[in-house]
Amino acid sequence: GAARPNSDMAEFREVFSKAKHIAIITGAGVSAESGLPTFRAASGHWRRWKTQDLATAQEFSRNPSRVWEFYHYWRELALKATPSEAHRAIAECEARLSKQGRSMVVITQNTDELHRRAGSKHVLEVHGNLFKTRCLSCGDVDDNHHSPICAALQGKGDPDPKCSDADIPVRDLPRCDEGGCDGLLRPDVIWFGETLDSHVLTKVEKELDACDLCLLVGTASVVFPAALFAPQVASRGVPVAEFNIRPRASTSRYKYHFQGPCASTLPIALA
Ligand code: BJW
Ligand code: ZN
Repeated sequence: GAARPNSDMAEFREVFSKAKHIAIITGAGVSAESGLPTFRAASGHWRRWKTQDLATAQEFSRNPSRVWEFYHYWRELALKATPSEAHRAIAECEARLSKQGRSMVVITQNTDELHRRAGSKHVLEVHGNLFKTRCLSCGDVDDNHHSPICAALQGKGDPDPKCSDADIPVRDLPRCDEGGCDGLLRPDVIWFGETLDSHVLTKVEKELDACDLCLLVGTASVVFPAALFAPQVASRGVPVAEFNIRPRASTSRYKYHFQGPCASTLPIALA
């Protein structure tokens, strides 16, 4: 029969102490306690729109100013945020394990760089990065931490539903500075309908095949293909431990479930 649901921390810690290759899959919940709104909570709106309606290439081509306002808002929030106890527990654990010849990889759906800022070294960002831009003309991908990213976005991006669009002319939105290219830049994130980077996915597959313990932290697990990562590990018989504020789903095939804010549960689990 199926393994019984389990929230026995002592038993999990026993399994954890023997694991050699740990994969941690994270989502927006891990950054919630850094003050970044999650995508599918009531707060997961920006002005009158849901993320699903803004994070698409169609919306960017229709209204690049609105989409840039949205990403400018996110970039500024993420820049001001500090890593939470959850990010820190993960980073400290990786450092500790590496001294013991054990490994940890963070496979994150988040684009906010908070894992890296907490000190995690081995991070795979499957949905891209808010602090990278990609040129629509020449394809150049660049790191970009400017605040604001361009003068026209200064003071824009207010999420209040009563706030109206800034309607910034496209020539004043972020532009490419590669040898006179001047093409329109977009955030180097993965939008709905776009495929994930195949090089990143290949690395993820390798890690999912190699891990002997998997943690699934703060994700609703509704966005594909990332929603399949943990089930893929569980189907090999490898223990998966879910950390989420919501209760365990009755259909879940994961071995452990720890309900509560991950900034409280992870530091205990990974101590
Ligand atoms: C806490 C906590 C605390 C809170 N402690 N826990 C129909 C069926 C199947 C698939 C599709 C379909 N229609 C379309 C698709 C494909 C689509 C998809 O999956 N759609 C679903 C919505 C159905 N996927 C794609 O398009 C992907 N590409 C793809 O599939 O390519 C092939 C293809 C091409 C063309 C057509 C079809 C297929 C790409 C997906 C890209 C997702 N991008 C985003 C935006 C990134 C940029 C940005 O940052 O703005 O990524 S969307 C958004 O969702 C973001 C997130 O990474 C992602 C996941 O969200 P996450 O992390 O799970 O957050 P939440 O808010 O949903 O959940 C938070 C969780 O934390 C909750 O569970 C809380 O309870 C918990 N929590 N506080 C612990 N303190
Ligand atoms: Zn360019």
